[in-house]
Amino acid sequence: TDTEKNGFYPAKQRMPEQNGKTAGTDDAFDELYKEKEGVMPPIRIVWKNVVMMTLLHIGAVYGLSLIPSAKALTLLWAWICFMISGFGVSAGVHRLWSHRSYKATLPLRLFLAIGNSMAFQNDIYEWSRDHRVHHKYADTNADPHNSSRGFFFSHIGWLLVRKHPDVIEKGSKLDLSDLKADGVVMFQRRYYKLSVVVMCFIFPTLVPWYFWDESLWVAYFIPGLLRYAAVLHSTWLVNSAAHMWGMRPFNLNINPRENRFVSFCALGEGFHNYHHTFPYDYATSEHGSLLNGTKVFIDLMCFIGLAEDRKTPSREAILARVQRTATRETAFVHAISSA
Ligand code: ST9
Ligand code: ZN
Ligand code: ZN
Repeated sequence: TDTEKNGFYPAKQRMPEQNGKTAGTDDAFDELYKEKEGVMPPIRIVWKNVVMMTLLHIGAVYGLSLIPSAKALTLLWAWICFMISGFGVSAGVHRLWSHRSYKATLPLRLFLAIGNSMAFQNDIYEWSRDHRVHHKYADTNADPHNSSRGFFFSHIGWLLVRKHPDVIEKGSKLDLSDLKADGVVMFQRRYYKLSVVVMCFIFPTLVPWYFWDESLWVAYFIPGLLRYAAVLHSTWLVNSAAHMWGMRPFNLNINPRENRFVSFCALGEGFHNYHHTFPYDYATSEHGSLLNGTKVFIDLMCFIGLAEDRKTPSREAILARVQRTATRETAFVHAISSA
């Protein structure tokens, strides 16, 4: 298997038990995959998405212009909504459901699913399927947001066109049994549209109006649209900027990079060369809690008993990996810092 081939983590450590059989998360990079040759299929623009994204961005810029007329509590609320929806993506659909890097109790999974609907980035099942295929075939045509097609495509363009057939072909071979067996994931998928209308738009708008007499107008455009657009761009930067700009101290053979600006915007998700090398690490980084709000959040959830079983590679595993795929300099620095 991929895990044994890489030889640096025990496969069992990250396999959730299911009806007596174990299921993997199928997110390990396939180093042997050779992209198919031949002409690219023509680009088919989905105009509905272009129109909706344009309207959202006009609304978000208008929301920016309303900031001086908003109450302070409304701005605080917009930040709280940013954090809830951000954790719904980073701690929820990313580190929990796509990578199974820790285990969460039912109340926490419900909270993360609600936050995820507030983030309106496709349902948990679809997001995780796209994300596993992204890790396994990163930066090829089978990667939904293939960064070798440029900044615009990997940032937002991929959401405005039909998918490359390789994405669907390779994606349909993934093992998604753990997601199908998770009642919270399937419930959210079933009621996805309704949950988005309520959590992404109605709830963020009504709270400031009801509790501190903010106008519905300001509440819709700031904690609603502006906050939604901010979470989207923070997330998209991981696919674009963190696949283009930054150092590659763990694996020089792949595009993903260490980008502190992205980590700052995306609650700790910019340590992306590390993350593509060790996708099962719940912290997605070697740097502890620095710029990593999501790690702090998961640690806190473990502390209060809502989560457990955080996965992380050993020092030896990191060293062995760095010696195989990084430069001599980084291998040396890692060797002395762990001595
Ligand atoms: C959004 C997603 O923004 C963002 C994801 C970002 C990922 C970031 C990762 C980085 C790490 C974590 C960072 C966390 C940071 C957190 C910070 C927070 C502060 N495998 O899709 P369809 C099949 S969404 C297998 O329609 P088209 C399947 O049968 C924004 N099969 O393809 C499917 O049917 P079903 C809001 C697959 O027609 C069928 O094909 N949403 C796969 O090519 C049709 O699928 C939007 O903007 C696969 N991977 O259309 C709309 N994929 O699903 C977005 C597809 O029923 N999407 N199939 O099983 C769309 O409108 C369309 O998907 C499309 C492509 C037009 C883009
Ligand atoms: Zn990536
Ligand atoms: Zn990932």
